[in-house]
Amino acid sequence: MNVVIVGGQHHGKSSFINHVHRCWKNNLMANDEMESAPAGMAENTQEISALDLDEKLSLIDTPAIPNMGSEMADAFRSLLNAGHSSGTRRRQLAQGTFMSNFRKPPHAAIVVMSLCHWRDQHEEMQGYLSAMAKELKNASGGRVTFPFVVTATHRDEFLRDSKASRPHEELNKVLDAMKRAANTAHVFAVSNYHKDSSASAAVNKQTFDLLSQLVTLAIRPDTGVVVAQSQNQYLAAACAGVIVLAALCACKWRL
Ligand SMILES: Nc1nc2c(ncn2[C@@H]2O[C@H](COP(=O)(O)OP(=O)(O)O)[C@@H](O)[C@H]2O)c(=O)[nH]1
Ligand SMILES: [Mg+2]
Repeated sequence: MNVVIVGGQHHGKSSFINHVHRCWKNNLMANDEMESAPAGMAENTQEISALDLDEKLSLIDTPAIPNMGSEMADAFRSLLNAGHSSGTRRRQLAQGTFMSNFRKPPHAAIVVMSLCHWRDQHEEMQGYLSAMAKELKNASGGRVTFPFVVTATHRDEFLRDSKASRPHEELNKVLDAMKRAANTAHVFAVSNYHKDSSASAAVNKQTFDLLSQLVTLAIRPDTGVVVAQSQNQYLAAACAGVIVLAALCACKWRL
């Protein structure tokens, strides 16, 4: 199963892959597999790169989709519709000038949304998440609902900075608002484990529930098959066109 990790810059996409890798290996001392950016620094993930957790599950880190304007929406669609070679950049995604023969198209997506960004840029993040969810629910030209879940990162920072008398209640309210924006019940709050983090039962559970839910969703509609079928249909239509043209030319030649 290929899973694309998507979202805005500095929301914790690369850190989430490192987090899942540590959970997968059952080793919180494991080194970072993906480069993550120190807070406030320039973007660190410029190109697509994949981490194979084992032979059955790969997580694909992607350059940030900073907004859902038309150019970035195109880049987002091509992330969903094709298997990309490692090294593909955002500009190539938007322009459609990428090599798409490396991997199978992704089977599922994880949208990464930082709870702190949500708190600080609420309207913008709400619009962004809604637009992304809309694309996911109408993937492959409206042919398929792309299986996806949302991971709400920076749970630790959000709870630490909360001014509410009951920070966990505030967290639940935010998660409910994210569910409404993304039009899904599948939103999970995590603090991404960095190297040497101490484990948290709540974060372990959210991480496990997220992966388990995603696999369950992805088993049903096989997007890879749907995308391949639509590509085959285009190919078949193109071949039929060539044959008709050749036949017409042959008739003309005889006449
Ligand atoms: N406190 C906290 N920091 C996080 C969390 N996830 C990511 N970060 C930090 O947020 C910054 C951006 O993370 P990064 O993974 O590079 O984001 P990306 O641009 O979406 O790939 C880095 O400084 C990370 O260490 C989290 O859950 N909690
Ligand atoms: Mg990154």
